[in-house]
Amino acid sequence: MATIHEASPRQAEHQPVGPVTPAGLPDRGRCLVMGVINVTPDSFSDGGAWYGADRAIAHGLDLATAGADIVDVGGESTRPGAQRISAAEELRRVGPVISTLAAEGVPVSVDTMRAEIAEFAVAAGARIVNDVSGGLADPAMPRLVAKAGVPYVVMHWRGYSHDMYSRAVYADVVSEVRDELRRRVETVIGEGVDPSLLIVDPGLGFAKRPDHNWELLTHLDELADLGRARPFPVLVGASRKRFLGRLLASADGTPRPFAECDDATVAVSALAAAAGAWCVRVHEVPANADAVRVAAAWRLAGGAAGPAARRADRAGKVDHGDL
Ligand code: PMM
Repeated sequence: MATIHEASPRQAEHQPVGPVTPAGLPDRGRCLVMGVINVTPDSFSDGGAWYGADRAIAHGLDLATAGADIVDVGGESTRPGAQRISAAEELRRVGPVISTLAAEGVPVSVDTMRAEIAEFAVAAGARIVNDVSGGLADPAMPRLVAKAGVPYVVMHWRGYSHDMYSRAVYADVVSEVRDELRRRVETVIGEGVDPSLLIVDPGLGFAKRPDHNWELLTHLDELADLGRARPFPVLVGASRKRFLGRLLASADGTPRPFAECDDATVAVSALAAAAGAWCVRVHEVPANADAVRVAAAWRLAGGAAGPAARRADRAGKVDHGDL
């Protein structure tokens, strides 16, 4: 299989082992781990557990201590069927959490579709804007991100959560998601976003049915290659999602509860990282942090990146402390 990091033998001497990390973010020579805090009463995956600033801040510090390279803070639930909240309520939820974690030195990402929330977050020290709508929900977002000069996650999205499954219709999910991502990426670049600061995300579960998610996961390299000079780093958010619960359903068809899908999440993290994912977004950090290290060793030994990784290793470009 072609990999995200595929390179010709001539280029390979100059390639790092994984996708290139945008400026301003930790570069560990392996897939990164993004720990999730949903400061919401109703997210499907951890709904209510971290609602309230004190609990959310304590959890963010725990995630960082447990090995999260980035902590993603969101205040708006995107669970299937979710209704929107006001910008004021979103800011009330995430504002103190982002400010405190950033002041503590935690690399914070803000999970928001609103430019005004992103603007606050970046001013408070957030280092990434993670926009599940890829700039579609708020036309002011790409310009704000361009001005702020921070890395920007452009996720594949077809519309708000309240009716997203009606849009989960694809003839060829990989090529359609890729084409739609490419259009988003070109649009935000046209609005001034630096291409080297872009990260793409297939948006698992967002207007996707289980078979769509599996197909996207097994074609990450194609999703990274959007026709520009280099492939984009890919973020994968599979953690605790329903397609894992469905896969692990009991004999009578009852889906496995989300909190019992963490082992399956770790398996996806290992496979995605071995296939070249740049970062995995997860609720439980420690086992996923192990999984990405296993995947890095796997790639280095030639499991996915093959000759390019081995040459980079011989050239001393890989920090074995991390592997
Ligand atoms: N999924 C959720 C929220 N934010 N952001 C990115 N970039 N990718 C995702 O897949 C993603 C996201 C929904 O999951 P949650 O309720 O567990 O946070």
